[in-house]
Amino acid sequence: IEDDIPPQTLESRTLESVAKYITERKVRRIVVMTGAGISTAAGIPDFRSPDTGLYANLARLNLPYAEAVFDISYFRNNPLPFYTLAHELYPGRYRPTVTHCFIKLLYDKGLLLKLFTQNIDCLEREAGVPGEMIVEAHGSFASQRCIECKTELPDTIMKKAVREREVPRCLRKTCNGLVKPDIVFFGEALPEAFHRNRTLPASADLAIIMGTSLSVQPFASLPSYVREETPRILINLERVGGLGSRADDVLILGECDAGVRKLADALGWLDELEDLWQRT
Ligand code: CNA
Repeated sequence: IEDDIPPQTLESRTLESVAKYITERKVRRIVVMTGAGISTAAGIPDFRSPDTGLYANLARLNLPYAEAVFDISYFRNNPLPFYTLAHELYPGRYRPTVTHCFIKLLYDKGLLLKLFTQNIDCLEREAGVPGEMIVEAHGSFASQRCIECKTELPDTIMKKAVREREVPRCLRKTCNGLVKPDIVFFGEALPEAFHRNRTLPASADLAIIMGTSLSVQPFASLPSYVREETPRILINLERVGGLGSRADDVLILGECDAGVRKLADALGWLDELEDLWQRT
């Protein structure tokens, strides 16, 4: 029913109209919000897809419940399941997708205001999006520290531990606490950068939301900060987070890579995008 609401800002609720809007209105402030679904094509499973998602495949780790793998109190008692997963997800094993490259293209063209990602795989950085353009809302594998005394552990030691399936410990002999990558576990605070930037979507002239179930707060509220008259595009396998309810929401249901290719095509950027992806 909501699809029938007449658009206010766009001519129609289609990608072609979005492309026209970007070109004719000289859109320069695009916020992108992403989740695990932009990395599944790279071979990294998401959490919640039935059958293929991580939560559906954690049985072999003998967890009391799937989310325990990212639960800080569970980790204190048993860090092994997390490190089993870390071994699989660790950066360096995967290549950025067409969708990551599309975000880089937005940056290259000076159109990216900010990328908010829930992902911890660092593929945005690997695609060449500069760190200062990214809010890693749930942290990342880029650094790590002792959960007791907070002393950082050098990358080389961390990488070796993950490679050799060992649980890294604090180097301070008097401490010997468990070391954890700076990814946000359930029960932990989000990085300061998230709070500092969380109202930024209110100053965007376009929002693109891709590959997320929008089921984790406070990230899930970000699209609601986008102004009512600002178009929001959802590119996702399923409809999520009430997107589609506003007059200028555009729903592109399907694979992220296919969706961004369609948008790039409508903008006349498809060759550039494919070329960038080939070189990444
Ligand atoms: P999620 O809850 O698993 O949701 C993923 C969403 O993406 C679902 O709506 C899927 O339907 C959709 N989806 C999956 N594949 C595709 C695809 N190819 N094209 C389009 N849509 C697709 O994941 P969220 O990110 O929403 O949940 C937040 C968690 C997941 C964050 O805390 C992340 O740290 C965590 N996570 C991150 C990674 C990663 O870094 N790559 C992997 C797995 C989980």
